[in-house]
Amino acid sequence: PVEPSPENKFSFGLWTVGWQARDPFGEPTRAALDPVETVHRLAEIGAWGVTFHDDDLVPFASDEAERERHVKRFREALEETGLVVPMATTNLFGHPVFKDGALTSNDRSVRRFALRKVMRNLDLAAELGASTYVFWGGREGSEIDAAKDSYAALERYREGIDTLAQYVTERGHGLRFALEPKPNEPRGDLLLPTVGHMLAFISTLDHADMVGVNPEVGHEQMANLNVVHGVAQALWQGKLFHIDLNGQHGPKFDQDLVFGHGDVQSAFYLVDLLEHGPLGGGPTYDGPRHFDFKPLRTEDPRAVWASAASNMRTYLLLKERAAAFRADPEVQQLLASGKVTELATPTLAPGETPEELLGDTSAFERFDADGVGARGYGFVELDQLALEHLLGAR
Ligand code: GLT
Ligand code: MN
Ligand code: MN
Ligand code: MN
Repeated sequence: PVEPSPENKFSFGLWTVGWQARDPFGEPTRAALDPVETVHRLAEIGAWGVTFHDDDLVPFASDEAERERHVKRFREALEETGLVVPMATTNLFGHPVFKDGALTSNDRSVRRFALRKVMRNLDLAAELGASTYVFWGGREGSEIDAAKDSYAALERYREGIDTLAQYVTERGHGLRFALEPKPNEPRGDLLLPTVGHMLAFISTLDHADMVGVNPEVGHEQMANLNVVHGVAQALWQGKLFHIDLNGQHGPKFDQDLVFGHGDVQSAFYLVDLLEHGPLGGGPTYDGPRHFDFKPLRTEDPRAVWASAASNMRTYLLLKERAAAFRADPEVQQLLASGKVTELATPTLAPGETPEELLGDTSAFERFDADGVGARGYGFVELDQLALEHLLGAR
């Protein structure tokens, strides 16, 4: 069960295994990877899909002929391997032109250029069969409050996403957008820093129905937030369109570790939620299991593929452990005695009105608050059982 196969819907960005390990303090430690080789390697290790930024596939400022050549080779590799392109995105952060942002740059000409850059890659994404288009606003933010009118920036962000949503609708591209929050890095502060901010922003859009979120495990943890809660809220609002799985050790720079390397207990509960749905019942996630990790700078090319495979292996091990957790009668008993599953029962009886609640003396006048307050929930035993399943001790 720990052999990945296409049914698991595991996908990787070209930029993940292809990261040359350049960091703010040091030169690259690895050579560039040819996207065609990446497609073949990913297929060999059992991945299902490959994703890309426009510039990962077609270098910035390529002419039409070069562009066609890159796309043709890539498409041939996809056909040879059977790998699919479930998602694509735009590099709106690498080139110096985007140093003050793309959709929210202070410079209007940069914003217009950014829209055109996205539109061009939306056409390619649709052509390659993608169904999701990700927006990560890596340069949408600031270091200095006087330098960015964040009220106006949100207006421009909304204008940008609305314009692009209108574009794909008119072109009949059949793409949905997934917006990816991050609290900081590379900017001092990014706009729309968490899943919650993003969901609130999405509700203001003209085409809100076709826009959801792409939560990244490490990004929520950089903000010291509970990623399982964030993902659950996205699922609850019908907005979990995509997910970036990786690992992170708490609030510090973005580590993009292998999935599960970091807060492994959170990773366990996250896989449990994605695979089995909420504890009291509800939807599961059926989209791509996309790994957005960076092989450590210390690793050589052989270890790049080993660490890519580790993401999938960890996911499948956690999936197996989570299934054992759910099936364990002692766990089920503790979920019931701790009333975890009772939370799915509505607080009011069917059709009950506030006036009828007032008339229920058992709810208040005769309610034994002290007795109920003295009762334990048994959550620590529950967490210990989860940990023992996670450790393979049960
Ligand atoms: C970049 C970023 C990721 C985003 C990618 C999509 S690129 O590596 O750190 O979190 O998902 O633009
Ligand atoms: Mn990401
Ligand atoms: Mn990250
Ligand atoms: Mn990243």
